[in-house]
Amino acid sequence: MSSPFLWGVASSAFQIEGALDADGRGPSVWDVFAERPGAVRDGHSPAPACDHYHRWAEDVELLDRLGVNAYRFSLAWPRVVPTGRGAVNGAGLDFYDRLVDALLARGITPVPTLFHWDLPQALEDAGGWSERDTAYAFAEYAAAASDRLGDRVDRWITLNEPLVHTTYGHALGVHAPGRTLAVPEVMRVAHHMLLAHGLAAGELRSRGLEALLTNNYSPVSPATGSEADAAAAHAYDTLHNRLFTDPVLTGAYPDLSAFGVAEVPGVREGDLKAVAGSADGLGVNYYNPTVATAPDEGSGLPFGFGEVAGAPVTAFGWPVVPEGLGRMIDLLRERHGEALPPLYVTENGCSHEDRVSPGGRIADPERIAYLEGHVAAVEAARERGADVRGYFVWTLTDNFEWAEGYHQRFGLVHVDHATQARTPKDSFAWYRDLVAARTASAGA
Ligand code: IFM
Repeated sequence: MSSPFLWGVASSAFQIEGALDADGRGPSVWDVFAERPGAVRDGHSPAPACDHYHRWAEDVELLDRLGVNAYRFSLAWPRVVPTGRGAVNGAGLDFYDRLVDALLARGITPVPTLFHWDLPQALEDAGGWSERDTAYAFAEYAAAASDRLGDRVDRWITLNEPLVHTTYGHALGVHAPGRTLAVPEVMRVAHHMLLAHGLAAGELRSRGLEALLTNNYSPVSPATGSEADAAAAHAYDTLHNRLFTDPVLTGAYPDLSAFGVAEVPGVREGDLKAVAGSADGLGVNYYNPTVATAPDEGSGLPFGFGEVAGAPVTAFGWPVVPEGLGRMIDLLRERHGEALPPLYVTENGCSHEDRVSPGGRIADPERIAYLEGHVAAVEAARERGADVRGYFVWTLTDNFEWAEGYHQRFGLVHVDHATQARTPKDSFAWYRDLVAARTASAGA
């Protein structure tokens, strides 16, 4: 019997867990970065997040009420290996062990991600992703985590959105670890993350488990028919949609000459072999398409950004274009053909300034419309023959949205950050009904 389509929600450790000092957890780059003045909007502290570390049972009950058959969450590397490499913290693994058992008891498939940007600070102090050793440390951590949970969890995501971690964290300096490296050094970071994925996939597969890689994808179009805009769109597409995908599917980096990079630094013999063919599935995180323009003078980048005309926007200002998700799936299929593994939409959702009405109801019609459009786009892509095996809403609970602090609310469940009270929004009931209808018709 083939596995059922996964209808789920996604989250990440640092954004929800809180309890940063509990049970032997070590500091991560985000603990340290968030302390920098100005790093997080209005100085919001990530320390409480959603206190999921203590309220996980309540959150599992919410998942049960939602009726999803899958839950994507991440393990905090610094909880499992507090100094990044070496001694494994049993108490950290116990937390995920309990979570996995509680999910399985409710028929919810756990889909863990091993790295969602919270690198142990001790590894950053030793050079972070600029150092090849970080890739080996990651593989050891993947081995330890899967040794503990692999008897119950067979599908693992290695990295979440390495592109965002690489560019926002190591080029633009607006995410942890807040570095602003020159382009070739940014590419070295990218290579070490890809190597980490390849080595971790080897560990997972040697235990009979599946290894997925999740990227952020965005179909890119030029703002006008000019040659300059076309070149910009090509460059941005290479960075966003190919840098972390081509090596995994084809064993080669795309042409990075638009970035002045003839050869990616740090690549050693055998690295691309470890990376090629190392994904049993691709996670597609999709939020919006991109319009590229020729760069502004002196920007140092081969592209600029234009506006997506006529689309409504989210609280983040991101244009809402559901067909973009279908376009992206089609593009991946056209581009990679037989080499493309099964796809999972591992994140999709939107932030809105949700208001709690005096009776306690949270009406979020924009979120419902957003999700409805995107689910329809996924289903249409499947009808065209795309092998998409899951769809995960970002996210269950409003949470710590990185440099935006608690300002952007993406959850199906509202969280009062002063009291930690959880209140399902209208979109929660809408998604619950959708999942019930789809799982009933699949079972019929
Ligand atoms: O909250 C993030 C998540 O951590 C990674 N993907 C995008 C989401 C919304 O910005």
